[in-house]
Amino acid sequence: MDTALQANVYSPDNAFSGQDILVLGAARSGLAVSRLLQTTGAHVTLVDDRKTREEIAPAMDNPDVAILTKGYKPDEITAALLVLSPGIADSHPLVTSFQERGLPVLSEVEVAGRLTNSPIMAVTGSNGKSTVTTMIHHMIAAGGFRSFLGGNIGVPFADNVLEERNLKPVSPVQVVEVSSFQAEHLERFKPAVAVFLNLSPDHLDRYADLESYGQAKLQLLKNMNATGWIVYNQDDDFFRSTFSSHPRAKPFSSQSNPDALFLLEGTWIMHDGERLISLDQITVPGHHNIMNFLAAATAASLMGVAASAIAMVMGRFQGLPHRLELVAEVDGVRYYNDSKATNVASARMALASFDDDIILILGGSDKGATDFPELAELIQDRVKQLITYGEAGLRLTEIFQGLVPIHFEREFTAAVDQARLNGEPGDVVLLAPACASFDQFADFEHRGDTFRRIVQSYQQEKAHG
Ligand code: UMA
Ligand code: ADP
Repeated sequence: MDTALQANVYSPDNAFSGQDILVLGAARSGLAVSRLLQTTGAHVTLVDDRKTREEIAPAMDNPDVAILTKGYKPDEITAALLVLSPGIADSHPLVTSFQERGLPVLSEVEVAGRLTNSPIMAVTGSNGKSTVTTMIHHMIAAGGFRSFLGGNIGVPFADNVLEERNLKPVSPVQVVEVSSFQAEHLERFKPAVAVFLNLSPDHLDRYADLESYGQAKLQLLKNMNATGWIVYNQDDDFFRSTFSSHPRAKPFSSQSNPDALFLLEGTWIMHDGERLISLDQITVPGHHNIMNFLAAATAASLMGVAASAIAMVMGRFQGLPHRLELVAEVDGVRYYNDSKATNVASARMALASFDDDIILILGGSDKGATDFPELAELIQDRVKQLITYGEAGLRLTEIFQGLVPIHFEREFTAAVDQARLNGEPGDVVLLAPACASFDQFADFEHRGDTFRRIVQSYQQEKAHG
C-alpha cells in the first residue's frame, strides 16, 4: 500500500505576492493569515466590524498590515480577494459584495494550504476532532516527523504554516482540525489524508439542515485525487454511504471489518491480525475514545508510522482538558468536566461512559434546532438528578420533566453548588451541558475552567476543615 507521504505533496504557491488582499475578522485566524500573507509579499488590509483599532493593534505585530475598523467606508476597500475568518458567515455584506463582483473569497485554511508543500492531514466531523487531531499529532511525531498541530483546535493553521516556512524543518507534516466553517471556501486545498469522524446535528444556526452541514465537511475532498487517502467511520450512516465503495477510503469501525487497518477485538486493539495493545493499558475513558484511536491509528499508519509507535502513543495519551476530564474526587464524589460536550451526540457519549448515579449539569445557550429529547433514555437510565442552568435551562427542565428529579438554577456557579449538595459517595457529577457556553462564558474553556475552580474550592474547603 502506498503511503500518503510519498503521494500527496504539492508545490507551495506564492501567487499572493503583490496582491491587494482584504482579511475579514481580526481574531486568531484573521491575525494569523494576515501575518502569513504579508510575509509572502501581499498587501494586506485587516478589517473587523466589531473591534476598535486600539483592540486590534497590540495583537497585530506586523506594521505593514493595514487595519480598518467599524465605521470604515466602502471606498477604503480596494482589494480583489477576500479572506474570511471561519466565524463569519456568507451573509456578511463584504462577502456578498465580493461575490457579486465575481471576486474570490477564500478561507484562512485555503490560503495557508497554498503556502506549504508539506503533507496535510485534515480531520473533520461533529465530535472528536480535537481529540483525534491531537492523537494523530502525537503519532506522527512518534513516527519521526516534525508535526504541526493546528486549525480549529485553537492554533490557526496559518500560524503553523508561517512557523514551518521560518523553521524549514526536516520531514514536516501539518495536522489540521478542520471545522465545517473552515471547510467553506476551499478551492485547491488538498490533504494527503482526510479523516471523517462522524456527523450529527450541530451548528444548525448556520446550516439549513444536516445534509448541508455534512456537504460543507465534504469540501475537504474536492481536490483529493488518486494519491490521497480517506479515513472514515463505517458506523456513521452519512460517511458510510459516501465512502463505502471509494477506492482510496479506509474504514474504522467498532465492528469487525476486513478492510480496516486497526480493529477492536474483545479487549484488544488488533493490527495485521496481531494484538497491538490491550484496552487495560489505555487510560482515556469511554468507548468513543477507542474509536478515536482507531481513526488516528489508521491515519498515522497511512503516513507510514510504525504500529509500535502508534501503540506507544495509545498507551500514553491522557485526553484533552474539558473532554470528559476527571477534575477531582471530593467526599467520594467524582467531578468530570466535559464542557466541550456542546451538542447532544457528545453529551450522549459522556452519559454512556458511566453506569449510573450521575448528577448531570445540562444547560447554557442552545445552538438551534437541538434535539434534546434524544438524551431522554440515557437520562432516565443513568441520571439520579438533573441540574439545568442558563438560557436553555427552563426549556430543558420542561423537556425532561417527570423523568428524574430536576433542579433549575439561572447561574452556573449555583448549579455546580447544587450538584455538590446532592452528591453522595460513589456518585459522578458530570458537566456535559449539550449547549454552547456563550450565555455566561467567553467559550467552553472558560466554562470548564470555572467548573474546575469551583470543584477545587470544595477540595480546599475540605482541606481547611
Ligand atoms: N467579526 C467581524 N464581523 C462579523 C463577525 C465577526 O468583524 O460580522 C470579527 C469579530 O469581531 C472577531 C472575529 O471576527 O474579531 C472573530 O472571528 P472568528 O469567529 O473566526 O474567531 P477566531 O478567533 O479567528 O477563531 C476561529 C475559530 N472560530 C470559529 O470558527 C467560530 C476557532 O474555532 C479556531 O480555533 C480559530 O479560528 C483558529 O483556527 C473555535 C470554534 O468555536 C474554537 N469553532 C467552532 C466549533 O469548534 O464548534 C466551529
Ligand atoms: P471537537 O473538536 O469535534 O469538538 P473534541 O475532541 O473536542 O471534538 O470533543 C468534543 C466533545 O465530544 C467532548 O465532549 C468529547 O468527550 C466528545 N467526543 C470525543 N470523541 C467523540 C466521538 N468520537 N464521538 C462523540 N463524542 C466524542
